[in-house]
Amino acid sequence: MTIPYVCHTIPLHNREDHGPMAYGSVSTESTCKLKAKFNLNSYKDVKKKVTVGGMFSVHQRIVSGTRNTSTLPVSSGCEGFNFRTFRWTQTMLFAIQEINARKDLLPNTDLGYVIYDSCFTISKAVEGTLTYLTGQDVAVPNYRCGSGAPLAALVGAGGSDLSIATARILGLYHFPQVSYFSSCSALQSKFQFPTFLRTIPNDQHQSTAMAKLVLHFGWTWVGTIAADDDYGKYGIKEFKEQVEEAGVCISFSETLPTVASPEDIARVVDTVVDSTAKIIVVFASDVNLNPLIAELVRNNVTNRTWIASEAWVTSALINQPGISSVLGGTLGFGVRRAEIPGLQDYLLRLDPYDNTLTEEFWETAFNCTLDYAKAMRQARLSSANGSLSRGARAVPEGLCNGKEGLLQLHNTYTDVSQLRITYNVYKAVYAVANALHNLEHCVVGQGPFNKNSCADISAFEPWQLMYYLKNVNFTVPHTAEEIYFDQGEVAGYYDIINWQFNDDGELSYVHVGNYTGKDPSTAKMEIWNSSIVWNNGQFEPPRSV
Ligand code: TCR
Repeated sequence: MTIPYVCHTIPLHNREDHGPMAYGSVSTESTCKLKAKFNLNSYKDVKKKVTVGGMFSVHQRIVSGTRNTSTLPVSSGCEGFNFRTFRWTQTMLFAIQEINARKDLLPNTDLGYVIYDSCFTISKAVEGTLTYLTGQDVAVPNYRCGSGAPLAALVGAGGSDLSIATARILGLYHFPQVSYFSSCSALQSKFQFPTFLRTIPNDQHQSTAMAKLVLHFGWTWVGTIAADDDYGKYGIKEFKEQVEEAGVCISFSETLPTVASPEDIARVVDTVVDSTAKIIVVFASDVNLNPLIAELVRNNVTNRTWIASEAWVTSALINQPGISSVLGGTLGFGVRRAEIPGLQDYLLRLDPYDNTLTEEFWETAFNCTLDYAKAMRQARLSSANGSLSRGARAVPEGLCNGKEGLLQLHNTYTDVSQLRITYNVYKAVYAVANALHNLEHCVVGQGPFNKNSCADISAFEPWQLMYYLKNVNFTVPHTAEEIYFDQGEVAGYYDIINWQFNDDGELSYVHVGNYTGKDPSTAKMEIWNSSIVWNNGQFEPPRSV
């Protein structure tokens, strides 16, 4: 197995000091050289090197620091480790490793990576983008040096609000960005986001799919709930426009604030209860929606049919005990799912000592510390008189050794049953690799650039890679799905998913149809009516009033 050429893998955030740099005194430059030297020992030394950027919201939020203006400001740290997004980062590394091992794809080039944590926060995403572009440990705008290996593209940045910010900066530098997660239709503007591409379908498809679903069942009276963010607002707007044009009436349109107070939640619950609409379309992320669901369950608001957007349709967060009477029969849309052979093994082989992120993952997952001195300190603090037995000194309580069993954990990191966004990450990395491959195999004298010239894989410009990314056309390994971009967009495809509960209250996501369309006007929807189980275990579709 070949080791990817690593520039540095560490995100901006550093747990210890919450400062902007992760390496302490080790600069990126010297680390790159160190690793490059390591690679010289192998047959890889003749290979060219290209660094791919990745940006993921591994942490949930930034730590709210003091607003003290009398001391030197430092970049905020992040908190709230997210196992699911961490799985996506590891999938990027898995894809890179797979590509580096292949002889037919980029045979003369090794991909390296540098990964940033956007912490679900625009300022972090912007900071990471600038740091990436400049190749430094800190953000120095309009200055590029770094490891010497050309930067390929940024895979990221997370939600649409983050990508909207990063795409504006990257666009200035004609630098390609391939998103696996940002689905908002606002990002389709080539004028505003000239170098943005994505492997997740534009939400326009999803809004169309939802509208088609409502019309398919002849529902004429529906309520809507949307998150108060770009995802919710654009998504529900396009849904409403389409159904209203077809004569459907909207009973109510509620907005769910991103940080919802108990009063906000109570208001939405009242609206749902007071309305005669039995069909409710919800365009929101699971995090936003969760408090509302809890309140609906508490108030036993049953006998409604919920239409779920992709962001909550298979969410482990929503799938909690007690929801079956409220959410049984839910219909929703999930982006294409795939099996990725080898991925689970790769995830399980994680080396906790690899970098600060893997360390933090391990410590969070096993609720322990890998640091002996820290474990000792804690054990001393919690012992009655501060002294420890010899055994407790050898292995203080709370110390882990990095050999704990990941498979027994059963958390969202190791769960590979619903690889949807994960598959988009995989496709995004392959899109970049295929574009680089075509760039590398350009025939001298027949190239696409000025006077039929080619770009040089060791020193290409971002806009040259953009040319190849725009025109890439490849089949994804293992799934044989064909990927190409049309104006930066992939075709719309969704699985229609039905929530069916068994007698023990366990939920299964049953695949009951598909939506496929290159553009919303010619899209096709297929629904297997007889496979659907509706709210309250009914087999007949509900009526809208
Ligand atoms: N794109 C959304 C955010 C989002 C999301 C999710 C959030 C998507 N899927 C699942 C939580 C869970 C799809 C965006 O902002 O573009």
